[in-house]
Parts: sequence; C-alpha cells; structure tokens
Amino acid sequence: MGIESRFIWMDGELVPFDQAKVHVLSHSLHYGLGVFEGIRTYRQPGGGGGVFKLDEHLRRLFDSAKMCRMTIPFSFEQVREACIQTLKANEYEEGYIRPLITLGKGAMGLGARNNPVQVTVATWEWGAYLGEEGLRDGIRVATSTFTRHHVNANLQRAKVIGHYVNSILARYEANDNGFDEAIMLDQMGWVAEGTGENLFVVRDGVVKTPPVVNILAGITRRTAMDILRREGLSVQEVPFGRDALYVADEVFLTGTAAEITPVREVDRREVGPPGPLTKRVQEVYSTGVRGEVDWLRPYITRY
Ligand code: PPE
Repeated sequence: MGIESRFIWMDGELVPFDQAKVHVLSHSLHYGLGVFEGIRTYRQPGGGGGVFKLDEHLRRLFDSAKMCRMTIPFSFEQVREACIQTLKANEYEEGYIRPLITLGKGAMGLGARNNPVQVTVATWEWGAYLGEEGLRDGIRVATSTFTRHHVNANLQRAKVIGHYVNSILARYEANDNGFDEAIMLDQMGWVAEGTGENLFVVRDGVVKTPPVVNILAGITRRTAMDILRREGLSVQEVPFGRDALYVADEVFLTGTAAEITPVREVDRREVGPPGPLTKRVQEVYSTGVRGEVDWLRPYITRY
C-alpha cells in the first residue's frame, strides 16, 4: 500500500503518475494558499466502488475556494466526473481521493492573484489513518501546546493547505512525546479538534461535540451525529474544556481518513477501551459506507 497509482487527473486530463508535476515557482508552494478535500470510496455489495458523500465534499471544496478568492476553472460536475474517472482509471474499489486546487506559476508575491488556478485529483489506497490497532483498541492522545487558529486568523471552515502547518506542528509534538494524536485547544482553552479529525465526548449517555465556530465542519462529524440521533441520542454542540475529556466515559475522533477512531487515553488519564456508543457509531459507519445501511445509501455514488 502506498500513494502510487497509475494516473492522476490534472487540469482536464489523466496523466501517468510520474508525469504529474508542478513547477517549483507555483505560488501555492511558497505561500500555502490552496484548498483541498479528502474523500473515501468503499467496495459496495455486489462489487464496484462507491464514493461516500462525494457531493458534500465537493461542495466544501468549492466553498473553500470561494472563501480564498480562488475561481476553480472547472464546473462542479466536471470535478465530480474527474473524481470518478480517476478512480476508474486506477481501478480502485476502496481508496482515498484527494482533489487539490492550487495557484500555479506566474507572478510572485502575496498580492499575485492572476496565476492560473490548477486542479488535481489524485487517488491512493489508504488504510487505517491512526493504525489498525488504534481503530480497534483506541488511541492515546495529548492536548497540544500549539493553539488552534484564532477564528479571525484563518478561515477554519475552509480546508486550506496552509492551515495544516499548525496541525503538523501539533502532530509531530504529540508523536515525539509518545502519543498517537494531538487534541487542539482554541485560544480560550476550549477543545477544538484533532489535527485532522473532529472530536466527540460521552458521559452518562450525553454526547457532546464542539460547535462549528473554529473547527472544520467535518462531514464524518455530521454522519456520526446522524447515526447517534437515529439511535435516539441527541448530540449537544457546546464548548467544553479538556477536563470533560479527563472524566469522559468515551471519546472518539471522526474524519474521512480517521473514520471513527476511539480514544483510550487523554493526557495520561485513562478513558478505557472503546465503549458501546463508540462501537455502535463505528459499526454503523463502516457498514453504512459499504452500502449496508438503508438510510446512508443515498449518500453513496457508485461507479
Ligand atoms: N478537522 C480537520 C482539521 C481535518 O483536517 C479533518 C479532515 C476533519 C476535521 C474531519 O473532516 P471530514 O473528513 O470532513 O470528516 N482531515 C482530512 C485530511 C487528513 C490528512 O492527513 O490528509 C481527512 O480526513 O481526509
């Protein structure tokens, strides 16, 4: 398993993997303005692949670009078709799709805005983001010394390349200290999200998740909330501090790459093995994305 594939879609055509190159003077490479998505496709009953929530992800991609004043030179339909075409060309039934919008070469400097906007769609096979063991038994996390972006320092709702420097610093720190993942707190100390995941906490049957003010509006987060609601549980979107994690019955992370990852320890306080609600969400999610849950089936684009 690796990120190699046969083809990558670039600006309207499939090009062989080794030829999918950009110029070193591409604006995005220097300053981090660019937007992207992460989408997963799963094997469906009877064979063939199915992309989960493709339109939701592409809507967020176009929204992210709009917020960054980037005009994508292809229609929604064309980018949608590019995703399917790339999956088919690479013959993936299970995989990860990475649409990427970048600013190419031309002018330099922060005021440059007329460089060509480039669109790339790559696909690769991606296993458990935080490890198979983590997915099964839960991961160990630590709150980060790096603060999540202030709401007015970035566009948290947008999935911007440059935002991820903050995430990478936190992730490296957590890993260097022996933890699997970092939990980011905002400038007030409220729990925001993981470096690439949203977060849920359960105590006495009450489920809470931070509100979408300074976090990415996760598509898996929304799915997890829908699953819980269908189980008769309401999810409170309220701010809480790290103390809520220390006394939680269950904590789990959600993300396209991470799917539903249980957390078994926070800052050396034991949360315990994956609990019943976490396991239920995990089960409905992993079977649902594979076409086995009626109400989730409309969110799957088969190809
Ligand atoms: N918060 C952040 C900061 C984030 O990057 C992601 C996705 C989420 C929340 C969850 O969003 P959603 O995928 O819509 O449920 N992170 C993507 C990138 C991971 C990477 O390392 O690359 C992903 O999961 O695809």
